[in-house]
Parts: sequence; C-alpha cells; structure tokens
Amino acid sequence: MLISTSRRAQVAAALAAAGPAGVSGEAIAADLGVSRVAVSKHVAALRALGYKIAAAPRAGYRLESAPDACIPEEVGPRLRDPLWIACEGAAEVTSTNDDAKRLARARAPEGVSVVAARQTAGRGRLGRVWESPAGGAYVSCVLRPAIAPAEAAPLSLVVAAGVARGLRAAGVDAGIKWPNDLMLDDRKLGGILLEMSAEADRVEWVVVGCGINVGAAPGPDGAFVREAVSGARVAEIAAAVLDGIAAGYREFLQDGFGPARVEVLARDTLAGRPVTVRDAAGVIVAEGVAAGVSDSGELLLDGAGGQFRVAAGEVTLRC
Ligand code: BT5
Repeated sequence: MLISTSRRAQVAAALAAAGPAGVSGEAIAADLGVSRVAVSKHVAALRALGYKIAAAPRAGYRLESAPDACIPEEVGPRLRDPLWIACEGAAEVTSTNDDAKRLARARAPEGVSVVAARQTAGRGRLGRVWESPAGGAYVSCVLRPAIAPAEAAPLSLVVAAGVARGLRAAGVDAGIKWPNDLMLDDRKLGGILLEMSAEADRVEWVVVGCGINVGAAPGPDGAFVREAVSGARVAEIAAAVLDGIAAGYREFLQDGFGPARVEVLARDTLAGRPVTVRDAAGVIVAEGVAAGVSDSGELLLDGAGGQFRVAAGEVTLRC
C-alpha cells in the first residue's frame, strides 16, 4: 500500500471502492477530511482525465469507467511491492526521468515513482528521443542504493531483468537485448534509461526510467504489448513493470548481479548471433558472436582471438 497518494487519487480510489452502489460526496469528504467542494473539484479533475463519473442527487457519485492510461490515479493502487511509497506524475509530462531527477535532488526518499500517459520530451540514452505517444507506459523511480559507483555497472541489466519479470507476470514474454532493451520478435518493445548522481565512493541516487509500448509502436522497428496480450491495460503493465523493477532491485542488493544475470541469459536475444558494436559516434568498436554477459554485466563476444568483453556500445545484428 502506498504511503502517500494525492487527494485526487484518493477520491478515484474511493469511487472505485464504492463500485456500482456509488458513494456520496459527503461520505468521501468525511473519509478524507476535506470539504465537499474539494471533493467535487477532484471529481471534475478526474472527469477531465477521462473518468466517467455519474452524479445523482441522492446516490452521490458512481464510477462508470476509468481511463486506460498510465496515470498515478490508475497505477498507484495497482503497485504491490512495499518499496513503493508514492506514485506521482500526470497525464502529460516532459519526461518522467526529469521529474524523478528533480524529486531526487530535492531529497525524495527511495521508492518514489513518477508515471505519465505521454511525454513531450521522452529521452533515450545519449540524448536520443524516446517516442512517447499516449497509450504507452512511461515510468521512472528514485532509488538510493548504498553501493559504490563501480558496483552500479550491472544495474541497467538488473532493471531489464526486473522489467522482463514484471512483463511476464502480465502475460508478456519479452527478450532482453544488451544493454537496455526489451524485445519482442527482434523489435524493440521498451527501453531503460538510468541516470545517477554519485560521489567518489557512494551513489547518492539513481533514477531508473522505463518506457514500454503498450497499444502501438511508433514505427516498424518497434513492438507493443497488445501484440502479445490483446486486452492488457496500460496501468497494469506500468504497475507490473515497477513491481518487477522493485523485486529485481531488492535481489540485487541482497545477492548481487547473479540472479539477474541468469534471467538475462535466459532471455538473451543476441546469444549465438554475429553482432557489431558501435560507439556513440557510430564507429565500430567490436565485432564477434554474442556469447552472453559477464558476471559484471559486460557483453561477451567470441572473436577470432578468443572471447572478449565489451563494456558499452550499441549492438546491431550482422547479417
Ligand atoms: C532507450 O534508449 O531505449 C531508453 C528509453 C527510456 C525511455 C523511458 S520512458 C520513461 C523515462 N523518461 C524518459 O524520458 N525516458 C525514460 P536508447 O537505447 O538510446 O534507444 C533510443 C532509440 O530507440 C531511438 O533512437 C529510436 O531508434 C528507438 N525508439 C525511440 N522511441 C521508441 C519507441 N517508443 N519504441 C521503440 N523504439 C523506440
């Protein structure tokens, strides 16, 4: 159960809990310790978000339907992992990672998440664009692992393994492509963006961002969840992704990279395939046959001179 949710989310939860019987504005106001006017303002705001709420003079408010969107009112109540203490966000943000970074810098504790139904400036790695139309799941969270910066190297794969696990719980069997992609049939289903603030010997915070295409992919190279699970609700996917991240993160703190590595190897879409690795400028830095990941998260390649490790880069399949 989340410790902190917005009043608007609490009103949405009260309406959902009341079911078809409905609930009076007075009862919600009394329960939440706010005025009836405040409740009616929250109801208006929820309607603007796409909630269908009927109002009858004596019966009060009745929730007819909730929007299928990655908004805190829908994702927050679905979060199960105790790591999550708050679910923030809005229908539209620039980037959930930007909001989570702002919260982290303002000393937000570990376990605060930020979700959005669409992003106007969704980011990938190295300043690349993450297409973020309505209908996708865009989530970020603040983590504060008590580790040294060097120990954070495998975190991206830890998160990828956690996201894959969460997606599996939601019925989607995704592959993992080193270092940060979730895949469906060799097309990109989702991506992960980690941003970190650290001192020499200590990580201060890590903001983990994950975008998953749910209803549609932005182009032919993208895949989306409803290809695999036709009726999937966006908020369920978002909550499953966050809960998967939490479970993977806890395991990493307890047992290191080992358990995530097993998951990555089981879902590795590159294994046994000839690949090219390029740096940020597009220059080829390595070529070989992919052979899994090392125990610290590097890509292993088999080449003419034997096996070697690659710490960073963009991987493409060599045809
Ligand atoms: C990533 O970058 O894959 C990390 C994406 C992280 C997005 C999340 S959404 C929540 C949080 N808030 C943010 O602002 N970001 C995070 P990278 O490996 O650099 O891949 C970027 C590349 O993927 C682009 O250059 C496109 O080729 C491709 N791409 C962009 N949008 C896509 C989409 N929706 N689906 C599939 N591929 C996409």
